[in-house]
Order: sequence, then structure tokens, then C-alpha cells
Amino acid sequence: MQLPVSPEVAANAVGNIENLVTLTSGQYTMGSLILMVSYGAHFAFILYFLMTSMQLAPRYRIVPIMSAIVMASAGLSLLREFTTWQDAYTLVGASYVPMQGESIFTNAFRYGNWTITVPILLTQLPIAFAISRPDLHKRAIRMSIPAVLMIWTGLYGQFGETGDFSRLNIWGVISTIFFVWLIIEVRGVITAAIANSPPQLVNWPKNLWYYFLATWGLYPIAYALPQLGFTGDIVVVRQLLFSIADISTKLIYGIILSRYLLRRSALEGYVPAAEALETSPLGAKVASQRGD
Ligand code: RET
Repeated sequence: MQLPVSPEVAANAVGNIENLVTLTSGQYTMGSLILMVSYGAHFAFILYFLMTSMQLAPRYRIVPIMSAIVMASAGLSLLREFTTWQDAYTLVGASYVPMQGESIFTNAFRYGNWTITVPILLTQLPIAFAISRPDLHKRAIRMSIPAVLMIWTGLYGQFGETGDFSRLNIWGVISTIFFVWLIIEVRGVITAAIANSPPQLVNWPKNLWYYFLATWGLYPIAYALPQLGFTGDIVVVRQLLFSIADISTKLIYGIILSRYLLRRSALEGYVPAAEALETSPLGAKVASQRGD
């Protein structure tokens, strides 16, 4: 068949390697399953975060509420990834062939969605660690600027993955420079958090730092993966990596912050939080004597 445009232009037009690779039915089903589990988990946890906010001291309730917003936003984006995945392939014989027609699969929606979710996730940190207000605003902005630059340079670069690897790598490096800047800003918040956490809870910000590095670090791996080959396994493994990263950096991260804040609320004298944590028979008796 004669292409109306050069192969390079055609390769760029399909955007992501998902549109270049024929999948076995097992790989296609795995892709659907990974995306379905991801959006299902995000939507379900809206409820968890809204309910859990009620156990916290009022000044901390905004933190799980922000997690609920992130869950809704990411859930919608991942639902869209799922439906696009379903539309992008057609069954030919026993294989799922990308149609490269009007409905092509794209990971670019993810990057668009991060523009919203990442600044929210970062702003949760100084609020949860009770950094006082003018400093909190300053730190939120100082983290969000490199974060958005990291995402947009990565968004531009990822279109190179279908063949233009120098575009993928050059913009990948530029994006990584912003990531390093972001990591430095996050470290500043963690250091402040260690300094003002109650002594019993000081391990939480310390451990969260390593958790942050390990989970946010999965995204550049997913970005670089297409260079290992255009195969069905790479396509599926990449979606799996994105999903593990999504569930870790948004959902589990939100649970960690909420559990930290439950303890902190209790230590700061908020009785419903203390009761929620209390497991001893005496504690239960005291709680019931209070009549609630
Ligand atoms: C990109 C491009 C390649 C280089 C680097 C990247 C980093 C991406 C990160 C994304 C984090 C996203 C989160 C989303 C939650 O909703 C852009 C892939 C370093 C760290 C936490």
C-alpha cells in the first residue's frame, strides 16, 4: 500500500508504540485488565478518602479530600485509557491488530492528567506535615513549577517513542533535570517535616522520602521502555508499570498520609482520632462512657 506521507511522519502520527504492535489475545486481555483494575481502584478509593477525612482533626481533613479529588481525576483519565484501548484494536484471526484509524491509543492523556494531579499530590505533603502557612504556599509553588515542566517536556518527548529515539532521549534528559530539581524541593519539605513531626512519628516523613523516590522513579522507566523493542510484552509491561506507579503514588501514598494524620490528630488531642486508634478494652470503655 502506498502511504500518503513519509514513514517517519506516519510513525509520529500513531503517537505510541501501542499502535504499531499486534497483540495476542492474552496480551490484549492483560492490557484491558490492568487498565480496568486501575480505574476501578481509583474510583473506589474516593469513598475511602472522603470517609476517612471525618476521623481527622479539622485542620488536616483537606489532605484526604485532596486525595479524593486526585482519585476522581485519575479514575476518569484511566477509564478513558481503557475505552481507547478497547477501540484501538480489532480482532483479525486470533490476533488483536492496531487499527491506526480514528481511534488510536495514546498515553499522552496520562501526562495531561498529571498536570492536575501532581501539583495536588505535592501540596498534600506540606499540609500533612503541618508546615505553617506562608512557608507552605511558597513550598507548594516551588515544587509545582519543576513538576509541571518535567511533565510537559516528557509529554513532548514521548511522541518520539515510535521511532525518533533522539527526541525521546533528549527531552527525557531535559525532563529528568526538572525531576532532580523537584526531588531537591521535596527533600526540603521532608527535612522540615522531620523537624516538626511529633517524636513518636518522626519515622513517617523519613520513610516517606524513600517511598517517594522508589515510586515516582517508576515513571521514567516506563517512558524509556519502548527502546527495548516494539513487542506485545513491552506494551503490556509498560501499562503494568504505569499502573503500579499510579496506584503507589496516588492511592497508597494517600493512605499513608491519612494514617499518619490519624496518629498526629490523636497526639494533638483530637479525641475521635484517639478513639479510632484505640484497641484496648479500657479505651473502649472510656469511649462508651463518653456516650458516643
Ligand atoms: C517523565 C519523562 C521522562 C523523565 C522523567 C519523567 C518523570 C515523570 C514522573 C511522573 C510522576 C507522575 C505522577 C503522577 C500521579 O498522578 C515525564 C516520564 C523523570 C516522575 C506522580
